[in-house]
Parts: sequence; structure tokens; C-alpha cells
Amino acid sequence: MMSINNYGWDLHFEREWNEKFAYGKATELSNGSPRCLPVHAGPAADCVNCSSRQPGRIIADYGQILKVAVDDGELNVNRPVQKLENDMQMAVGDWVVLEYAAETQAICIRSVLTRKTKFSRAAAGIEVKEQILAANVDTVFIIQSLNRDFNMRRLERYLIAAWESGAIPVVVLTKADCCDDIPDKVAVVNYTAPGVEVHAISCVTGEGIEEIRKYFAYGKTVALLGSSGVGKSTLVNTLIGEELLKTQAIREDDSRGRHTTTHRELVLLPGGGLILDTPGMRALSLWEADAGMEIMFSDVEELVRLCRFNDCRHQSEPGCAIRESLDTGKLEMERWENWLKLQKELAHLEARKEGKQRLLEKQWSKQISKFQKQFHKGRM
Ligand SMILES: Nc1nc2c(ncn2[C@@H]2O[C@H](COP(=O)(O)OP(=O)(O)OP(=O)(O)O)[C@@H](O)[C@H]2O)c(=O)[nH]1
Ligand SMILES: [Mg+2]
Ligand SMILES: [Zn+2]
Repeated sequence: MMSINNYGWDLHFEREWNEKFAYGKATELSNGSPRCLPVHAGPAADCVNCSSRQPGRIIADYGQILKVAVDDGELNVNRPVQKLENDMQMAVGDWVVLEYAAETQAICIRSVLTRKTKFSRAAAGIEVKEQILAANVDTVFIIQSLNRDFNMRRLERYLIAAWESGAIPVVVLTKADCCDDIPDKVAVVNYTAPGVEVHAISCVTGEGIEEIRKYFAYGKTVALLGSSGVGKSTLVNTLIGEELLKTQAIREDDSRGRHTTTHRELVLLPGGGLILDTPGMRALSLWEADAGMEIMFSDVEELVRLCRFNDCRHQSEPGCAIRESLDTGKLEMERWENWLKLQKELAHLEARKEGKQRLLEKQWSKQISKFQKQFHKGRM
């Protein structure tokens, strides 16, 4: 029978659920009846909400409506209007606490369980904000097509974000049927992504499809990320063996995708395992990158630490390990320049985050002083 275990519910979530949300596990009141903790202070037996609380996983995001998988099927619930505790964002892949609210006679989301992993980017627009694209993902397929979308600088960026997410990245190169130098391309990827598995596949000939099925073990989640038109939805359809998701040919004039997929959706594969299709991205703006940069550029970061001066600008200072390595060819110029570019971008992002923080603090202190004034007035 289908249960939330199919969707990846495991001991990690079970433990948090039992500690914080389970019915009947709470401490006893002095009169002996069980008390519902921590959500309601009253006796659990009287609490309609408690007895109808259940966990669910967000499997599709339609904006205002979220589709949630529960033990006995699927539910559509409204995205909560009021902010949840800790100002939690919700994303496809999240495990949430559902509760029947007697006041509105509707099922609503009370809380989000602690994520195992999350893949984020900086949200588009002027506001400095995190956008979570996928939660509780085990493996990230970074997808590029072998004919038109092949770009190592872009791949680097996705890899940084993927390592940062806590999930394991895998590079999947699609449209192998349209490429006659696959080994060369794979070698280029291996150089850019050392230690990462690389697969060349084709949804037309079926090449490589069986090999990637190993990532879809029971309850495991794989997210597909990449530009529009690289064949993400086609891969989902190929793996499930039917035309479930809409796909569309790329444009002839500039060979870009048409942004066919418009929402994120988690699909259960017949053999177990889950696959998350996402809309193609124009750009991936990094949000956090410390761990990702350390993994992707450990050689460069190590060299920077070896420079004689702490504030070395790596230009003409004596004892500069970077210059030395560039001269001997140990460090590739392109790689160095790319590291510099990423550093600049991340420093800019940090400055924007700090600016926002200062602004919030300013607004807050304004509010406090207003409150204090009112308070003093009231006492006079
Ligand atoms: N030749 C060839 N074409 C493919 C392959 N996989 C996908 N395509 C084609 O590429 C086009 C785009 O595929 P989609 O699956 O819609 O791409 P997508 O990544 O989901 O695009 P968005 O939803 O816009 O992000 C379609 O015309 C597919 O038929 C493949 O392995 N070989
Ligand atoms: Mg698609
Ligand atoms: Zn230096």
C-alpha cells in the first residue's frame, strides 16, 4: 500500500515528529490526562486539531496552492498566509505538519520539518532574498545538453550551489544522439567537476538511461536542474515510461528552450524513488557558497592561504603563491580568473545582505524608540 514512506519519510523526520508534533506522546497534566504539546496547551483528548494532525510532503507548487502527499493520497492546501515560525519558506520536497483547523474547517500547514538538504539561489528582483528551489533532495542532476547548452562556467556555478545544498551532484549530459565527440566532452566535464559522476544519455536512443536508474532507490529524491530546453521533462517521461509532463521543441532561431515547465513537481517513479522536475533557469545567482566554493576550489583557496602576506592582492607581491603557480602553469589562468569573478560576485552579495540587515536594524530601533516615547507619554 502507498504510504508516506514511498515519498521518503524516514527515521530522521519520524524523530522530529515524535518529539514535537505527535499526538499522545506529550507529558501528562497534573490531573493525569495527556497534554498536547507544544502546539496546544489543553488536554490532547479534547483537541480536535491534535487528533487530526498528520505529516505530508509538498509535491507540487502552483503558487497559492500546494499539492501535498499524505498517507492516504494527495491534498491541495493553501499556502499559509500568516508567517510560520522562524519565517520558514516552503518549497517542493519539504515535509510539513498538516492540521485540521476547526475555525476554518480546512486543512492547513502548521510548520515545516527540519530539512536534510536545500538547494537555494538568490531570488530575482531587487530584494536580497533566498529562494529555495528544492528541499530534502538526495541527488541533484545538473543537466546540460551535449549539443547546445554545453558550458563549463555555468556547470561550475551549478556545482557550487549543489555542494552547498548538502545533496550529491551528478552531471547528466543529454541528447547524446546529437553529439559525435562524447568522450571529449565528458573529459572536459571531468576536469571541471573532479570526483563527480558524469553520464551521457539520450532519451531518443535510450543510451545511458539504465545507468542512471541507480540513483532512484526507494524513497530517494533526485532533482533535475538546468537551462530550459535541455530535456528535463523528457527525461522524467522516459524514466516513468509515459508522456506525463509537457515537453516542447527548442526555438529554431536561437536554439533556446521555451520555458515549457512552469512549476516544480515531484513525481513518484514506478520502481520507487522520486524525481523533481523544475522550470528551466535563465541564470543561477548564488545565495550561499562557502562550503561549495571550498569543495570546488580547494586548490585555489589553499594557494591563497600560502601567500606570504595575509592581504596579498596576488599581483606583484613577493611570496605570492598564486603568481608562482600561474607562472609554472600549476594553476590555470582561466580557473584563477573565474575564481576572482566568483569572489567578486559573492563579496557583492555579502554587502547587499549586510545592507539589508542594517536597514532592518534601523527600522527596528526606530520602532523601539517610538514605543519608548509612547510609553513615557503614557506615564506622564
Ligand atoms: N535529440 C534529442 N532531443 C531531446 C532529447 N531529450 C529531449 N529532447 C528534446 O528537447 C526538447 C526540449 O525538451 P524538454 O524536456 O521540454 O526540456 P526541459 O528541460 O524540460 O525544458 P523547460 O521545461 O523549458 O525547462 C524537446 O523537443 C525534446 O524532444 C534527447 O535525448 N535527444
Ligand atoms: Mg520541462
Ligand atoms: Zn598572493
